[in-house]
Amino acid sequence: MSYTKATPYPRLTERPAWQALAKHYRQVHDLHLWRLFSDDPQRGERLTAEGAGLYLDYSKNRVTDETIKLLLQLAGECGLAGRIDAMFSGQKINTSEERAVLHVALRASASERIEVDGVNVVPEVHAVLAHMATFSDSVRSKSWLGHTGRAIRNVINIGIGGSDLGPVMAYEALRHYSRRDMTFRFISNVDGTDFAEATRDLDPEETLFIICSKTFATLETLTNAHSARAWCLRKLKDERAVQRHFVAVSTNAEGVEEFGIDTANTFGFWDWDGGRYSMESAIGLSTMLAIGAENFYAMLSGFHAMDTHFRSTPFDRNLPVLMGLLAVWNNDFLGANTVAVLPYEHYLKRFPAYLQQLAMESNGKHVTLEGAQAEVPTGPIYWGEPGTNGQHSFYQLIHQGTALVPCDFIGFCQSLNPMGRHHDLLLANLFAQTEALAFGKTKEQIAAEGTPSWLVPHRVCEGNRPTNTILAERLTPGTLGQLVALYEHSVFTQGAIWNIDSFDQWGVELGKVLAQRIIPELESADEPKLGHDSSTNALIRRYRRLRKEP
Ligand code: G6Q
Repeated sequence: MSYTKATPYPRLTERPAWQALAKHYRQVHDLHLWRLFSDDPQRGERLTAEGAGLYLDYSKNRVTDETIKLLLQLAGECGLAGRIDAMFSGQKINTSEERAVLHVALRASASERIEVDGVNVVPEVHAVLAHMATFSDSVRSKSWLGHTGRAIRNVINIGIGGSDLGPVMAYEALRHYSRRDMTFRFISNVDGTDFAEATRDLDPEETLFIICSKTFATLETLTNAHSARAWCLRKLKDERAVQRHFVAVSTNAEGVEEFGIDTANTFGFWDWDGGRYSMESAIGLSTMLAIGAENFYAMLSGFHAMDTHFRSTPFDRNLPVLMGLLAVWNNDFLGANTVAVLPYEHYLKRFPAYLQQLAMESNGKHVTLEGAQAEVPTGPIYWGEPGTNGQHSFYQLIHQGTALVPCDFIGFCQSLNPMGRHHDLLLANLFAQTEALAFGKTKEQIAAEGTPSWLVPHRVCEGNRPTNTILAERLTPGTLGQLVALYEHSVFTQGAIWNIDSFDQWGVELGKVLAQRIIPELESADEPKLGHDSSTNALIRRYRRLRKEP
């Protein structure tokens, strides 16, 4: 594993920086943010970083200058710079799958050269983008017609996991820029309700399905794809219609052909691009159809700007590095194994769900690259909802619960839908929440308001809850790219410190085969002989007894 370039300490907790951080934590663990701010009036401007169009205020984290210094030292000892170089130069850093990890090549400019096994992959990437743009232009300009000569008005993406969450999130995030005379829907779940609700009011003559599956072997996606085919053919009654109403995004050309999709309408990608890192590849075809090729390229430029920032900015001013290191600090020293992502931008309502996969599938790992048990907790649990909605529900626990929940607040200075006072009110809430979480409300303040003494403890907010605030000017395709890349590289940074493989997903692979044994036991006409545990056996028997045949 030459790429690690780490200093030769085999165990994370034996690294000098880790040990210094552990000692430092004992000294600072009861420091309160109000003290840190009152001791340093410039803190809120000092502990910030700006790059690739985003502003990060990390001053409301429970850190001192010494904490940051030691975290940066840890990044050095863990060989983070070498890891970054290894990723960008196409080395096989996904060791358990022996694959390069090159989502950064998906947004590289045409003149760049990034090699995998001696082959420059950038021209292939740009060829697929050009193919997507030609196709998308033809659908959007209504020169691509359905089987009966009608224009396409509805686009349905069928995919799951990485082949769904990115497209849905990007469509919702960039809806402002999307074609309003077209309908975009996303089917992922094998639950027939997902399919039924997505298609119930649509006309197959005007509907295009994009079957998104890297492997073209995923149970949910193939089941939905076959149902889509049957739904189409029920009305169009001609097998040839498949060619006008289905396109595919896959690395499995054979599987696509077998399904009956024209290989000319198949958009490829590569095994060096993992599902959760693929929204800007051909997996983003629905995004391009919605916002147009020009906007899609603008999104790629945003990704690329953050890639360049990550690769070339000194770590003490590097947004993803700082965010990643703070996540390690919060997770492993403060013991906060969770992160709430709180976008104050309604268009980002699916962003937390997208990040759940990105962060948790990447860093939910229990062994190191060498296969040894991880010594410290790895990937925190990501979740969230847009503000201000969450303020009226789960924020209670963040303010006063016993669990420590670090939060990322995301806001934009300009609204895409300016309307009277709305945007000022929205941002006022964002700023107020980070302030309240940091500084809380003391018993003295509450008593001074005339609160009866028995009520005072209930109203106390201790504060000292860590938050990051990410501010950008406006949500554009470019900003979305910057934001996604920021989190991708923050997740990468965390994985590099923990020395884990952030790019495999063996737990998810297991899930893909688990149901296979039970499917025939549910479908067989005869009572099957069950060999599971008594709970699973009883559940299967009960289901067979109570289900209603269609
Ligand atoms: C992503 C995961 C997973 C994958 C889905 C869909 O990193 O591997 O979420 O994207 O299981 O797989 P297919 O695209 O092969 O259908």
